[in-house]
Parts: sequence; structure tokens; C-alpha cells
Amino acid sequence: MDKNINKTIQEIKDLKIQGATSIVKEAVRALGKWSSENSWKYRELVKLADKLSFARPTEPLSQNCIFWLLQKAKLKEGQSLLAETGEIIELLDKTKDESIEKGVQVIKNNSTILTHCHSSAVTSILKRAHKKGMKIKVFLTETRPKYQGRITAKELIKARIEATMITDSEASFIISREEDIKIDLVIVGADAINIDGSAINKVGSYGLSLSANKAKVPFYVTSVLLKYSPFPIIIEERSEDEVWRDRPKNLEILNLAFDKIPAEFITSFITEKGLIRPEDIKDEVCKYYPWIFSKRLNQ
Ligand code: RUB
Repeated sequence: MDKNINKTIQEIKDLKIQGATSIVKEAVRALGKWSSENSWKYRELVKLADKLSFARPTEPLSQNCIFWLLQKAKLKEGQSLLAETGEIIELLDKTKDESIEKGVQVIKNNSTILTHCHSSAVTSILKRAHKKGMKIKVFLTETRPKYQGRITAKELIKARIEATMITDSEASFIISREEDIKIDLVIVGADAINIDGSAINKVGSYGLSLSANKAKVPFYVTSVLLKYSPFPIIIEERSEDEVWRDRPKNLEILNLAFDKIPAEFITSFITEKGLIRPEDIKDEVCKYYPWIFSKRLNQ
């Protein structure tokens, strides 16, 4: 296989490239580069596209964008697709930027916000709110077993935002408190939006949504509409070694990368088209990206 595509796939699998938005951008960039350096056949492109789309199985943003690229590529066999991949990246940047603006509007001055894992959409909202002069405090989970919370922590500290790291197991209790710590809202990112308005995000999100619901704390999921999937979502299961490499023989470890946030616990999605309630998300996707519902060979 092409060396650069292989490297990109490996980096996505190893989480060197993590988060839905970075994953799709690097995948699309790799395909653009390959198309411009090779005289390719459509079936070769489909093979590589499939490998990149499913480098991590729970990524409909990649699957949707690469599907769109394949439709365009049908008439361009052997030619460079850099213009098309550039168009996708531009759309991703534009929709993300619009959703960040909408996200800032749910934050009030002097808010305490809790987030989980590392979502570039969430950190961008927090940084923009801070830049606009809002005083915010952020509680962030460390996110075992791969500690993506550290990426969030470094970004927030660099932006001079007041940040406190908590262990994953502390999060529900912190959300339930009212005396010393009062969480005003929870914002998480998303890897996928399902037909029923539920969302898929880093494992642990389900528990946070449950606690927020019980404590009546608003729970927002920020996601561009291109993360919608009309197809059943596979939850990625990762290696046992990530949890405990020297584990006792015969101990089984289940290491799910993601879980599902039920629609009923989501106050609103923060999208490029504004705040959308879970029950309205399908109609909005139909309106703006009807091609997402097209039948695909591999789904
Ligand atoms: C990352 C994660 C992020 C979403 C959204 O999981 O769950 O919340 O991917 O990210 P992992 P973004 O670290 O396993 O990839 O907002 O950047 O698209």
C-alpha cells in the first residue's frame, strides 16, 4: 500500500491523530496527496478510501466525507483530487467555525464548565469564549486509559483558562455537587449522531449525561451535522494492553473507546446551523446534506 496512506492509517489507529475532526482531515489530505502523485484507477481509490474511512470504525464524519469524495472522483479517474479534498477541508473548517460561534452563546460569564476527553470543537468554544472576555472555569476529566484529557489540559492552560483536572471516577460526583463546586453546564464533543438523536462520544460520556440529567445541569453535545450517520454505528473495541499490559493471565479486559449519550439527556446539539434539539436533528441533516442518506456498498 502507499507509504503515506499506510502511515496515516497507523497514526489514526494509534491515536497519534485523534478526535473526529483531525482524523477526517488527515485522511482526506492523504487521499488528495496520493491522487496527485499517482496515475490511479477508481477501484484502487475505493480500496484506499475504505481503509482510511474505517481506520477507526466509529467515525461517520470520515465515512461521509470520503463517500462524498468518491462520488466526485468517479469522473476524474487518474487525475488529482486536490481541489475536491481542499473543498472538503474548507467545508469542515467553515462548519466548525460556525458551530464554535453558536457554542459560545451557551456560555455565560463566570460559568463553570465540565468537559470530557479531548474534542477540538469543545476546546475551540472554550478558547473563543475566553478570548471574548468571558471568565470561565473548566473541569476536565483525565480520560483513561489514553489520557486525552491531558491534551485538553495543555490547550486550556496555554490559552490561560482556569482548568482543573479530575479523574474519570470523580466526574459524576462533581456534577452532583452544589455547595463548593457548582457545574453550570457540561459540553462534550461527538464522534457520531445517530438517527434517534443520541450521540456517540468517548466512553464515560453516557455516565456524565446521566449525572447531569439527575442534577438538572444542561448537557450540550457539539457536533457538525456531517457527523450524522443513518447507518448502525459500531462501537470500537480497543486493545486490552491499553488498560493493563502486564495483566494476570486469564483476566479479560473490555476496552470500549466510545459509548452512547441517550437523546433524552442531551439539552441540545451545538451545530453549524445553531442549537438543534435531538428530535430535530434528522430533518436538519436531510435539509443540508441529503446525500448522507444514500445507500453505500460497505454499510
Ligand atoms: C475523541 C472524542 C472526541 C470526538 C470529537 O476520542 O471522543 O470527543 O472525537 O472530537 P479519541 P472533535 O481520542 O478516541 O479519538 O471535536 O475534535 O471532532
